[in-house]
Amino acid sequence: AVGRQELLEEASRFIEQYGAELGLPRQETEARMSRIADELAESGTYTHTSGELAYGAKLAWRNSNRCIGRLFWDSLIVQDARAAKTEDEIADAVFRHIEYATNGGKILPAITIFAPSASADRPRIRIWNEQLVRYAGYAQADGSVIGDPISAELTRFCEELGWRGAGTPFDVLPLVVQLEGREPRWYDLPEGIVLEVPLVHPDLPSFGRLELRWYAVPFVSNMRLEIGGLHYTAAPFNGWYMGTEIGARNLADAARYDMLPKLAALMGGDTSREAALWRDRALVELNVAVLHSFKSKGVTIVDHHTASKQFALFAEKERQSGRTPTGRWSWLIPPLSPATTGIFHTRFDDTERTPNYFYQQALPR
Ligand code: HEM
Ligand code: NRG
Repeated sequence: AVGRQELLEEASRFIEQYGAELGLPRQETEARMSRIADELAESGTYTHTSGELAYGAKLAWRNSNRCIGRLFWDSLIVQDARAAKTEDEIADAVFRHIEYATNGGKILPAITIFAPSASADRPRIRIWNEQLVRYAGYAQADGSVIGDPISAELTRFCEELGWRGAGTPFDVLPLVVQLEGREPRWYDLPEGIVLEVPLVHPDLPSFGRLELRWYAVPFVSNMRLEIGGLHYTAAPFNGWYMGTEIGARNLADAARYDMLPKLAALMGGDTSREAALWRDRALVELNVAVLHSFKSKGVTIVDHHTASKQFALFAEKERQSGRTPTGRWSWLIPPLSPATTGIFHTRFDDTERTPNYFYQQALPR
């Protein structure tokens, strides 16, 4: 647990920034700080107002150095779900988030924030899924995996809890919620709330034979949101995909769906010589298929060239507001044609500020 003095200092830093950026009268900020000091002395912790909570979540996005999508930080939609107490209430709020943010394909960046913990490593609420929607990965006896190898551990964990998937390469995992001191509980996502996009290629009809698909929305659900010294250990958020996340990583990595050799074979090139660049050719066409399929289904997605320009605009706006934009180069460059984007040729200050989203423990011991 954190000392009260430390928590008071963290609270003060945040409340000062909140007041300054929103242009609140000085006396309002001072009155708020003295109320927080009282609440802390009385209860050992304090409670954010809904305004503080919403702005804190936006600042945490603005401070996410690995994120290229930050131009839109101020338009994040914040659902305050701190009142959700039981696993059922939490699951319901999560399902509402999925439907609301998916919005029929016109994706809305959103976050749902559950009750916080005073200590980062004693969470009151955990969602064990990495993302609210992810495909199961079933480890086979020969060491191979059916589905997404990244989910192999969580898939086994769900099976231990009694869940059984259909066994296809694209089974959506259940939601796993755990309250402090209780057993984890799992929930199948309700029928019809998960939007998915079957992948087709605009001019390679045989691409469809690969029978690939991906879900529409990345809902990151395993990160801890820290605001003013409080730890929101369950705070799933989403924006939309950048095409390369799916086309250059999820479906392409050898340790994920590993589709480049199969696609290259389908494209009919010479895969016996690396120097023929068959991997690179397949990679480009896979990414063309992802962007084309999402676009034609009316699902929001951004290509890496556009995202890179949007990020440059974000950095410019930060400087205009008197702040130094922060970023981590190794994450901001896209995994496809990085040197064709401005980001590749730019240096970044990788200072970590709070509020922010942090990694936390992966699965129960
Ligand atoms: C990381 C794009 C919205 C917070 C990333 C990454 C991309 C990206 C491409 C790198 C992912 C990777 O390499 O695995 C976008 C786009 C958005 C968006 C296009 C559209 C609006 C958001 C929102 C939040 C957010 C709404 C939080 C409120 C983060 C964080 C990371 C990240 C914390 C680091 C994740 C990690 O370390 O695994 N984003 N993002 N992003 N983004 Fe965004
Ligand atoms: N690379 C992961 C998702 C990480 C976050 N990406 C976003 N976040 N676009 C993947 O599933 O491929 N977001 O909030 O939009």
